[in-house]
Amino acid sequence: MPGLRLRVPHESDFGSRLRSPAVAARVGLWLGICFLIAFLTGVYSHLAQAAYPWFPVPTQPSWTYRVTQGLHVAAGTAAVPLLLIKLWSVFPKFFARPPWRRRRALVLHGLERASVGVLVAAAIFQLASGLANVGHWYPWAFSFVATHYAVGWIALGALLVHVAVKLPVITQALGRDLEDTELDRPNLAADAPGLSRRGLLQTALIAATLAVVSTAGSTVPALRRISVFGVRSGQGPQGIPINRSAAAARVETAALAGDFALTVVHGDRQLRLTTAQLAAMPQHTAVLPIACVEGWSATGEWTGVRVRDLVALLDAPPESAVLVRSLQERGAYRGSRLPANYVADDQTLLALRLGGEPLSLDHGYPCRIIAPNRPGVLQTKWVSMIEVEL
Ligand SMILES: Nc1nc2c(c(=O)[nH]1)N[C@H]1C(S)=C(S)[C@@H](COP(=O)(O)O)O[C@H]1N2
Ligand SMILES: [Mo]
Repeated sequence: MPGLRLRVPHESDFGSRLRSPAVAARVGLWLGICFLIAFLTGVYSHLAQAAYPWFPVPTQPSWTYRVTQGLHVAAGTAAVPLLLIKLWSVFPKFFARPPWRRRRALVLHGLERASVGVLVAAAIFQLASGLANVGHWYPWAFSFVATHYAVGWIALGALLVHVAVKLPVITQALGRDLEDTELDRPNLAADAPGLSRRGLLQTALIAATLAVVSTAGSTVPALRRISVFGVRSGQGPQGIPINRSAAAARVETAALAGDFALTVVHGDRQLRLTTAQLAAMPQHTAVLPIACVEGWSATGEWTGVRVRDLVALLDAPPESAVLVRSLQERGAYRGSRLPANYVADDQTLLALRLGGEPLSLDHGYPCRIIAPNRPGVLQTKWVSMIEVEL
């Protein structure tokens, strides 16, 4: 083709004044807030799941994890349109020519570019992998949990470097009027008619709000009806969504077997309790949410035996921690640990019933753990054994 000549564009080829520090700094600020919320709630989620002895997670208020994890996913969702607009607004910089002749400036330029590269890659990775996880879509071989957590720290580090490097421009841009053109790239024509900066920022906010409102029904009951893109918006047997079904966990036969009995172990003593024996013990009811790491949550009225009472049957010290095992033979969530403060809580139950009826098979029949302020992944279903930690 005679007319076609490939040429790398130059920064000055992008004529719009919408692509300006005034816009980039403002959208960047909102994006930074979203990332900070996602980072802090993500670290909290990690600590709640890891249960390090040096970070005891309180059991009350029982809704903490529901709120932090709902915020985590909402902040990530809002960040998607904001990140796209932010990248668009700074895109011309991608084609800025490095200051080849000045050594010091060149080094600084290179470092700045490298940190931006890490930040952009980490940000895209976090949002894409997080959304894929919410959708139960794992088109990769690495462990989502470990990788998403590690890249979170990388993103935070790159974000801090980026803000530090850009601080002079950020403070100048935020201190000036939105329409001020002083900081714009040189030689831009006067504003062309069309979308204004204010219009672009409003669009960004509307897009972020729409993204959140159309998904947050997964955890905010008032939004259930309008959250058309919400994953698992409150549907499921007994009014609560199912994450892994009994069939998927391959526990159907064992859970429905007539001779099921729960084993409680303390050192060399052990006890086997049939479902009827469990039901004959003092029953307690707690209204508690299942709050999944994927951001959805739903409240149920659970009835069953206090884990504390089970531990007491074997004369174990009341401040014991316990290990929980399920009938499931494979999978990361087939067991969990209840730290001592969880065992001690009145609301920590081995639930037999949900909403007044026996647990459905998919909710963990014959019995499951339900405890206050606990990540969903640790609310072990189809419990077969409770072992006091020595
Ligand atoms: N044995 C077992 N228990 C499990 C799981 C599992 O895969 N296996 N999934 C967990 C996860 S990720 C969540 S969010 C909750 C969901 O409980 P539900 O299906 O009753 O809503 O169960 C938890 N308990
Ligand atoms: Mo979950």
